[in-house]
Amino acid sequence: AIDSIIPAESRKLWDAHKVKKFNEPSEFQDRFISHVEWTLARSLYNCDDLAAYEATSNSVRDNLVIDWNLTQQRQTARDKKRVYYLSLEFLMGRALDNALINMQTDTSSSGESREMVKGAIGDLGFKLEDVLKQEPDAALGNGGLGRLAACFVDSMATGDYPAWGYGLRYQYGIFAQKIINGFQVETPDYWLNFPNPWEIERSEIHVPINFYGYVDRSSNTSTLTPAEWLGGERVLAVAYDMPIPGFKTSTVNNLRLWSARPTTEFDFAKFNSGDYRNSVEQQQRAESITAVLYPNDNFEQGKELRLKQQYFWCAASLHDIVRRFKKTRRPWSEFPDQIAIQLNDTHPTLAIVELQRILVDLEKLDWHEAWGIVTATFAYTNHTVMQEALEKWPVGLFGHLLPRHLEIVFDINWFFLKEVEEKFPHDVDLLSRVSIIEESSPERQVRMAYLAVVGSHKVNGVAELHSDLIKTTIFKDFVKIYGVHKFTNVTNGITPRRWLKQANPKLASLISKTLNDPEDKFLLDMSKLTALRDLAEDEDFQEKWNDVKQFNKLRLADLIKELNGGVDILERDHIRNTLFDIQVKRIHEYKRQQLNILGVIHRYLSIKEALASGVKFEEVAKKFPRKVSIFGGKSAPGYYMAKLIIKLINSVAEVVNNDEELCDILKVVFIPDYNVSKAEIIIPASDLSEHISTAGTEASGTSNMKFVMNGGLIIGTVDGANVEITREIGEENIFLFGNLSENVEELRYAHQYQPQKLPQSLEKVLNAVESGAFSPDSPSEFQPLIDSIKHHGDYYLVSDDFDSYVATHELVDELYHKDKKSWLKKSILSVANVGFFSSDRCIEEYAGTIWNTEPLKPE
Ligand code: T68
Repeated sequence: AIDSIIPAESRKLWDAHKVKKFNEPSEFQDRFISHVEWTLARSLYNCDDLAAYEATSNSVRDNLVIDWNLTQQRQTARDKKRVYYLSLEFLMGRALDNALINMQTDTSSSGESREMVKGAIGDLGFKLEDVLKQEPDAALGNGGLGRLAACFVDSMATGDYPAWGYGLRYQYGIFAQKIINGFQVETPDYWLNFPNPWEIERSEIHVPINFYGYVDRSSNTSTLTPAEWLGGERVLAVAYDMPIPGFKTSTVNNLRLWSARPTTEFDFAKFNSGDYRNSVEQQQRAESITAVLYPNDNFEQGKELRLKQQYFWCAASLHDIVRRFKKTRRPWSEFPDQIAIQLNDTHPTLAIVELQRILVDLEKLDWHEAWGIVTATFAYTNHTVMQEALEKWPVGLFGHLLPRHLEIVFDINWFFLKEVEEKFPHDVDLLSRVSIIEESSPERQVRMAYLAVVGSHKVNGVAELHSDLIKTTIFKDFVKIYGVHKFTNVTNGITPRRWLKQANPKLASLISKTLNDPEDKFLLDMSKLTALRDLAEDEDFQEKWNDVKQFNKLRLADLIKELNGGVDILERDHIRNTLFDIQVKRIHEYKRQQLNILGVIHRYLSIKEALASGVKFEEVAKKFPRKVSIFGGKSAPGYYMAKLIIKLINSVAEVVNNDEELCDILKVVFIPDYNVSKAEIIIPASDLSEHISTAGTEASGTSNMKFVMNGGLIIGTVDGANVEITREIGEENIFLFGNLSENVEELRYAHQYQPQKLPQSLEKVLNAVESGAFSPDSPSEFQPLIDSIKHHGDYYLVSDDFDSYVATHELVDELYHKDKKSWLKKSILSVANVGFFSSDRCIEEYAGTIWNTEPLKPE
């Protein structure tokens, strides 16, 4: 392509002036100062930490862009099969530190650029740690699903896969959470206040996207033959690219995020009718499509703007993918050999319909030939079995926004049902159960999960238990229709670059020294960690291991103090023998933060009771050794019960933390605005973390893996990936409790027909809450939480698991305070055996069993 643009003699000049990466400290400093002067138009005299962050990032980005260009050229030239990962959420967090860890330079001792830049920037008068803190989180996701996508793009680049992510460039990420008088208050996250060095605007790549209008079939009447979709509203999708550097490789992949813009087309009809203001308003509406991330996790609201976001993103991405494919001049039949598209949940399911529309309406392929191509291209990842989280769209709304797509959905359904009817004649119930169109009142609905299953060649769950559950619950009939092999499992994973090296540099360094691995190769091959098994009982090593944990606990204590207006909640001198018990994740009834806080109240009441009955404080303190319960997480803004749980946690904290009789042996902390950057400080500091969802509800969980990777022990139910964690690290190294998923249905059923019989322990706790012990001014404040357990069937089985939960915490206390050596042994063994949970392993599994793709290594 270059040949045609630049004449040969000029190309020599280009070569002579070729841009070069910085390698040495002085080259970095040159680049840094150029950016301060030219990019920022500042000088030495007004370069603060923020300017230093911008200049450092721009310098690092320059290096990445060189490798980005080479990677893209290589991928085009070699023309291997590519992967496109479609996710409505990418919860990236900060980029600079990650880039410094992943990016190679030739001269630094470990080949890592971070140390080199740290020194170089230090000589210029800046502290790298302070500079890094200037970066706002890219918080374009809600929780696990969005963070999984971020870990996957890191692993795809690290594994040299020719793979792009496609998403939306929201102007407002997940809201910032403030806690005011104990309540969650949401404030907008306008994260693009300053120039974002990590995105490259591609104004030249803009795709027109249509909505509304009507279908023209003047030339023929069958819906299966080409039709024309006309009229309606039109907006532009503009591409913004983020470079995704792999670790210890020069591969730099691309994350393309679309932003909505008005078209420059002029609406003469509106103008002539004198409706100028209206036409401006319509233009302004365009931008609202990518204005804000929907802040729900595991819940679907069914808002029109959300469907608009989904189509906007799917249509732009597919247009891009098809354009790239067409440049190769291959026949359509080769499309699935060249392209794999992975759907992160059902949010991108419209991509299936859009590709079918492109092939049939625009490229004039036969319906069945087109459908063969479509289903061979797509694969779908399911992240939940909970009904309220399954996406459904009212047929009316769908057809109004996307009239042609609705027709195509009906046709897909018609052929699908015909196939089912042929296989299972006369089973009318089956047909209505599996129909993509649900015959519900007041309106029919499009079932997106069924559409995704029908339009994909593989469907996977995200942990073994979850993948088994989808086959016996929501997709049971589809197993009958397609056979069991369409359904598979890929257990989730996390990137050890961010969640070990970046979050816990002290632990990573202890490991690299111990393994005699100065280049941190273990971060690419986590099975190397198994060598730590031999040191699990080595006292010297245990001491070093413990020192790292203590350092991280102090680091968290500093953060908590800072967030508490500079007032310490935790007594410094006692941190060493205080158990840090942490639950950080989205607040949701199924994740059962209410079980945790009711457990805390139980502990508090037991301490008070013992003291009141005259037991000496020393004795009480022996039975209830020092502990701090730390919570963090956001509730969806409209989720009443989750918000009430946050309030209860803060109210309990208020009472417990100010009760002098306790002499600090129990503390409760709610960390506001939990996000990726805070997670990097919080997770390495845990002694124990809580993964206590009602069995069968948490598809996988990924923070469980993060805590284990950082040497924290976990207490959990037999749910999600806790099952595989137990298998990998050994059941003696995890605290499991509670009912199993196979009993949940039965227990729920029982609750409906007999009045709830609460265990005495829980009865006491609920009575205290009901009496206003934590809300003296309005004793009934927490009644809805109590009622849900006592009177509304206790759907999440808090009462069934309570005693087992409390008893298991007693085991935790005993081990932590009486047998520190065993504790440390378990901690070391956890890390030694955590290798399976690297997202590099996930990506290999996806590539091998779903995508049929191979890495494309740099020469
Ligand atoms: C999570 N799902 C699962 N959903 O709950 C978790 N939902 O078990 C799993 O580990 C993780 O996915 C990764 O597989 C979510 O995070 C959402 O955030 C979400 C967002 C919008 C609509 C529905």
